[in-house]
Amino acid sequence: MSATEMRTIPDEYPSRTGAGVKWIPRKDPVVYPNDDQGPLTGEQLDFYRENGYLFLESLFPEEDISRFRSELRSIWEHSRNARAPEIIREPESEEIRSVFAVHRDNDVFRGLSRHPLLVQAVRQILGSDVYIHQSRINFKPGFTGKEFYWHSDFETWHVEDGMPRMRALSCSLALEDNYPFNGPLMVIPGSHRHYVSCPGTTPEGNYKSSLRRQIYGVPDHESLTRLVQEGGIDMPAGKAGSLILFDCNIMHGSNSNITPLPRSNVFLVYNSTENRLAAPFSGQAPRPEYIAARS
Ligand code: 6CS
Ligand code: FE
Repeated sequence: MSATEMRTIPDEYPSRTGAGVKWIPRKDPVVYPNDDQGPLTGEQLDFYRENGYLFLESLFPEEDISRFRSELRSIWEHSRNARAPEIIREPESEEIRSVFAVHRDNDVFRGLSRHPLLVQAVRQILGSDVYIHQSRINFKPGFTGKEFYWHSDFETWHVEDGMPRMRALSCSLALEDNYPFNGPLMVIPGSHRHYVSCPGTTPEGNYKSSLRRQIYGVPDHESLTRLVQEGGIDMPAGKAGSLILFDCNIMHGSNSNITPLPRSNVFLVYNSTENRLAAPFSGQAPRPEYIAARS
């Protein structure tokens, strides 16, 4: 679809409009109605609806994980001296931070993105067919791996990619053991029920710096304090092979990693086919396909 053919639709979740910070109650279901049988139990779906995430400890066996990890190493080696827009470096060094579109460019991770267990679990939550909106590996090597500041993914996908509604989720698969001390994902349970609009406006081409360090689309301190007062912070850290499913609007982030123990994860973002991207609500050009799939 060309830029001129992009749908323009009303903005249900305005953010970065230059107006003050506003909390908007979520207008969309968390678990969508669905008759599909799937791997998730009613209890697990209730936990996800209530908290905005679900932790599945040691979901993938060691032989799968060692295959993924050797792929991870070859992507790292290959990306080190390569120049491609999909390779994102750390803000203050040439160290690799993320590699995008691994479901498109790597056979093993393409296979993972189509794994029936993942797809069926995601369909149970989103209540429709799904497709990959974004995929990436986040490398957080020992000693030098840097943090990801607090954010809601949906805020960015809405403003910068034109994702209309909250009907998407991330699967984060741990490829190394996650401990409380090597920079695992932190989530604020219950925060997915509030949309916290962010201050400022989006600079043109923001993604060229935001994937290294996010400055726009970051909530204010007062909102974060209130969210944590209400929900606390959960840190679902476990063995390699553990999976976290989390709602597109849950507030999350992670600390840097000064331990010698690397923490690398593969992220697969699924969106509902009923929630295809429209024109970005920032009014700017859409981000490239390797960050936000439109085709
Ligand atoms: O801009 C994005 O789409 C990415 N940025 C962040 C901080 N999280 C989600 C997503 O991968
Ligand atoms: Fe995120």
